[in-house]
Amino acid sequence: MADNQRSLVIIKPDAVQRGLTGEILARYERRGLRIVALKLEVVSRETAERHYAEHEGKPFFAGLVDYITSSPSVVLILEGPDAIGVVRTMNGATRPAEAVPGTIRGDFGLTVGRNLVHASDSVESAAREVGIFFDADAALVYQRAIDPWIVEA
Ligand code: DAT
Ligand code: MG
Repeated sequence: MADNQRSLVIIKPDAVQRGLTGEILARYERRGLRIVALKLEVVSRETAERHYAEHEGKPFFAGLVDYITSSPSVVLILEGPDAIGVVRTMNGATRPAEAVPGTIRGDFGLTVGRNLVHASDSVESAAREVGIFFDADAALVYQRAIDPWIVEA
């Protein structure tokens, strides 16, 4: 039985500016993933630097923080069986030029500096990232009537 997991997802400023928020959310929803928290916000520099702490010191770090703080993002938590790997696969390779068609980056992106989406890469990262963006009680626990048609009991 697959592990029920949560992934912290960011629909980045380029995707919001390009009017792709609905398209991207619709893909996650159609896959069967459940949205358990969601907000629109301009990510602060402090939050961006915490979120991307593993990349501090790399040549692209300043540009990455400028990009992610430049305009509103949609930040959400997705839940479902193996959600972390499922969302990473749906997002596609970090470099959109290498992302396969059918993935979000492979359908809408061209360059690594405008790669549309973020998703947690492990259970540990997800817990850390959820804690950066959301209060402890922000994720809602609820069932959808369709859930038994997506995940067997
Ligand atoms: P991912 O977002 O697929 O988890 P990552 O964690 O390695 O990728 O990097 C975080 C973000 O940093 C990535 O979405 C885009 C940016 N980035 C990574 N490598 C880069 C590079 N070589 N040049 C410019 N930006 C880069
Ligand atoms: Mg990453």
